[in-house]
Amino acid sequence: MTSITDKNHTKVILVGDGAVGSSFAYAMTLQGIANEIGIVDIAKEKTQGDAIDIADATSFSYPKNVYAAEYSDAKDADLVVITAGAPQKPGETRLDLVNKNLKILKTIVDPVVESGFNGIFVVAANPVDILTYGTWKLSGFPKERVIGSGTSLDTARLRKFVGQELNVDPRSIHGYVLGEHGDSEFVAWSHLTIGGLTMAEYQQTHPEITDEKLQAINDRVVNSAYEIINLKGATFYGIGTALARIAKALLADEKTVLPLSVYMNGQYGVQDLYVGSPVVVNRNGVQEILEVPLNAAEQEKMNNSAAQLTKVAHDGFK
Ligand code: 6V0
Repeated sequence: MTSITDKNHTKVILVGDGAVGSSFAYAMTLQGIANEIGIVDIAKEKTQGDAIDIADATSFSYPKNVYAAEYSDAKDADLVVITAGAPQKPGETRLDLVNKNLKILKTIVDPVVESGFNGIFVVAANPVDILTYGTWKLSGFPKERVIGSGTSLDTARLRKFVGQELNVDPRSIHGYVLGEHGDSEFVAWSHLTIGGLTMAEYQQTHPEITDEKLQAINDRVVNSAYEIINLKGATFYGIGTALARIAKALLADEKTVLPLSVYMNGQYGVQDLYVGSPVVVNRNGVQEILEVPLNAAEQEKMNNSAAQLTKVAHDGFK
């Protein structure tokens, strides 16, 4: 594969121009990430309209070619980002979406691969861990070049809530939501740090930060999507920005640690499954999975998350 940074011109093909996809394209445009964004969707007029509308913003941000694309345009793309699929309706879990979105996925991955695409797949459509596994299976790509957005949004929410509770900049909170991007995800509190202090150390001098407050933060993170969907019908700005962050890290060969859905081959005791964990990403995709040493209670939650996902993933792809 030609490495992304071997060339100055970076190209992203976005498949799925709905609320999430268009927010991602807009975030990429405002932040000057990638020189070229081609947008593919079955709703062709919408992609044409969005391309023109988003291109208008380039006069105020960074020069960029934004256009309605075809699958054949993926041939020389660095990334294909998949946000196509039915979103959750109020009351629906992410796992409920699996059959609908697996069918859609096949109609996307096949023509992308046929185009000669030789870059990195980034999947955000839900249930993201299952659909990333599906993209890996359908594409035949190396596991390092098929990545899901995983718990990146959930981790952003965690840092926001902890930052608010502690009155500390979220960028100084280092910690992760692990497992399924969904109801069985969990916060690895034993490894969350505030300026280098573990949460347990921080609590010693801040007794007002009780374990009950931490549990409430955990619950709010897990339920954030439901909270937003009940209020406005969908969530898209947070994930759109998280996806732009992932794209930037890949395109710029940052070697940044991000919590993404990646193929597990024994890490955390999980086999043959895509699950969220911190990973180092570079221009070729996943450089390394950082396996967080979990305490017994956290490991139990990871086992539960993997058990939820295994049946769905393996039934869908055997
Ligand atoms: P949306 O606004 O309904 O957009 C979906 C888009 O997909 C529409 O424009 C459709 O036309 C398009 N589409 C459907 N079928 C096809 C197809 N066969 N080929 C090409 N395009 C197609 O949904 P929204 O943008 O809100 O959500 C998209 C997906 O992202 C859903 O699966 C959500 O559940 C998921 N999200 C993932 C998040 C994450 O953290 N990973 C967060 C929020 C939403």
